[in-house]
Order: sequence, then structure tokens, then C-alpha cells
Amino acid sequence: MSKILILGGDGYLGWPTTMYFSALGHEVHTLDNFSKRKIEFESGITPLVHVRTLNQRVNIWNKNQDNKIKYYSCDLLNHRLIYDILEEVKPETIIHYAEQPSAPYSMMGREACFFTQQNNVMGNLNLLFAMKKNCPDAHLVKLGTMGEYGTPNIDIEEGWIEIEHNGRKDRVLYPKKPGSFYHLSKVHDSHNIEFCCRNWGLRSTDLNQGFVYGLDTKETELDEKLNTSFHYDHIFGTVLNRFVTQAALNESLTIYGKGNQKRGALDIRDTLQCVEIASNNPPKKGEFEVYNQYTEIFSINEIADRVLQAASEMNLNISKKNIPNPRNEMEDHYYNPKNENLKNLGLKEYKLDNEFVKNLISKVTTHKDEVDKNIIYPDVKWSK
Ligand code: USQ
Repeated sequence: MSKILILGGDGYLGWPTTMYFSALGHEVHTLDNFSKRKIEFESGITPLVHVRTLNQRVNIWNKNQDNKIKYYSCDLLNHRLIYDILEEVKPETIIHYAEQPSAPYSMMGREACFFTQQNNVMGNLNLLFAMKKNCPDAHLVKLGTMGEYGTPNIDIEEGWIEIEHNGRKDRVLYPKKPGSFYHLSKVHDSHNIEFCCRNWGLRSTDLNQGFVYGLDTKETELDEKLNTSFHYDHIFGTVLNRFVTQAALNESLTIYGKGNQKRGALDIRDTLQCVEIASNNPPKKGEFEVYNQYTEIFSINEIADRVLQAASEMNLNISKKNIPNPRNEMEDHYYNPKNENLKNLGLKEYKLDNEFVKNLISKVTTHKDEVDKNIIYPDVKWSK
């Protein structure tokens, strides 16, 4: 069993990951700066179901465990604190989710853009310096995003590409064309991490993840007090979770633009599996590995059709509604990203099936009186 430090343990994915690794028997330490909660508070956003504080959830989890989770309140921008934590814990693996995760938030204006890039890029740099000093052999498992690549008119490789130019060949980082200041922040992170692997001999796996859907994992289902944050709002809600909530409310599904834009997606339970696989397969010192972390590709119309199908079987009479796209993104494009690395290492993926969608609609329906309809319609425009 190993020592694992999870950064961003209060988040949608960070909290289920924290419990998952604890259940596997690892020594788990987790930290967060609670900046997402602050943005939620300032923007009047609440998740669907009340989410207890991180210390409350850790205490509830620890009550029934011999293997206790340890948590810290820590901002990665506080370099002294992260240096100290790495010196004290000496983790073998660091799983890094501690970033502002919303593309729309990052496009709200100068301050939100600066916050996103400072929090994400500088926080990640502090971590890299702290690793160099206090745990240079640790494996950094970093959550990146498929949105780093954008939608190029060529196949998307897993992080690296062989190119031939004027008769000479080289292997270089895959060229990126991200679609928001948030996605850009992850591009900067990838470059900084690769540089530190090459220069200082650190090791890292960058997981370029698609959008995640779902509400429950094996551990959150143990006790509703252990649930994670399910967002349906236009800032933090990912598209399938939003559509399911709209269906539960009997509202039409908000398709941005034509809805032909394609994205990679995965079940929240597969996020945990992928992160575990990555943790179990550290690269050699000095190496920067990249895995594309999604299980299926859908156009937005296809996702909406899945939700419509499930909803009609539940006698919900809803429809799709194309609304002007608030984002600047291609709506008709080639999309062929590779995702062989995690499959070759044993990923057994969940597929998005009708039963799953019906189940999710039912769960959301039990909380539908708590939904705030004012935070669903998008009001952040890329062009503003
Ligand atoms: N979309 C709609 N209607 C909606 C919401 C979204 O048509 O009501 C469309 C968007 O235009 C976009 C697609 O759905 O084309 C995905 O949007 P999203 O909000 O689900 O995902 P995104 O903003 O890209 O960000 C989310 C997470 C982010 C993660 C990323 C992975 O918030 O943290 O990095 O998914 S990826 O999508 O691969 O970039």
C-alpha cells in the first residue's frame, strides 16, 4: 500500500477519489483551498444535493475506518505550506485535481481569467518546485483535459506526436488549440510539467479527461452524508448532468448552437478507475506520459437523444432546444482522438446506457424541488 496525496479533495472528482483510494487500503492525505465553494457562493450557485464540508465528510468516513484519511486546508499558491506538507507526508503518488475547473467561469472577464490561470498555473508550479525539493521520486498524476487539444482537423494522439518536417523527424508535444482560458491553463500546466520532467527528472502522467457524468460511486452510496457535488448550473455543470436535470424538471434541453460538436465523455466511476490505473503504472524518472481519458465520443445531439429516449420511457415529455451558442467552438468538425493507453493497461469501461440515464433522472427527480432554475440558462458569452 502506498502513500497518496490527493489535491482538490473537496471537489466533484477529488472527494470520490479520496474515499476510493482509502477503501483500497492506501494511506490517503487530501487537501483543498475551497476556492470552488467561494465561487459558488459569490455566483449564487448551489449543487443539487447539499454537500457537507470536507472535514465533516472525512470525519464521517474515518468513523468506520481503521485506515484514517488525513486532510489539510491548503492553497497551492501558499508555497511554504505545500513544501511543508510534502516534506511531512513524503507521498509516493500525488493526484492533482486542485484547479478551477470551469471553462465558462474562466471566460467571465479579466478577473475570472486571472484567477483561473494564477490558481491553476502558479499553483501547479509551486507543486512542481515543492516536489523537486521534498519528494523528487514521487509520481504526479495530473488531471488535464481533452479540451487542451480542441478539435483539430487531424487525428488526436495521446499527448505526443511524431512529426516529419523538411526531411527530419522528431517527437514533440501534440499541438494544442484549446477553447477557453480554463482549457488554456491546463495546456500551460502540461508544458510546465513536461519541462520539469525533462529538466529535473520528475515523473508524471497527464490525464487528458473528457467531460464526466454521474452522481454516485461505490463509496458515495454508503451514506448520503458522503455525497459529492453534482452541478447542473451553467458554470460548473457538465453537459449530460445538466440535460438530465433539465429532463427531471420537464424542461427542454439547452443545446448550444447546432449540437453537432463532439466530445469525449466518461462515467465518474471510470475517472476513479483511470486514476488508479495511472497511479499503478508510474513512468520512469524524467518521463512525461499522457493518456487520453474518455470512454465514448458523442455529439451534443447524441447526448440529448440519449436523455430524450430515457425520459420518454419515464413518461416525461421533453424536447431539444437549440439556443445561440454562448461559446466560440466549431459545431461541425472532424474528431478522432486516440484512447488506447488506458485500455491497454486494463481499463474496463462503463458505457452510457439507457438504464443508467433513467436511474440518474430518477435520482435527480427526488431533489427537483431544490433546483434553482435561475442558474441553468447560460449567461457567459465567449465573445463579450
Ligand atoms: N453544451 C451544450 N449545452 C449545455 C452545456 C454544454 O450544448 O447546456 C455543450 C458545450 O457547448 C460543449 C459541450 O457541451 O460543446 C461540453 O460542455 P461541458 O460544459 O460539459 O464541458 P466543458 O466546458 O468542456 O468542461 C467540462 C469540465 C472541465 C473538463 C472538460 C473536459 O467542466 O473541467 O476539463 O469538461 S472536455 O470537455 O473534454 O474539455
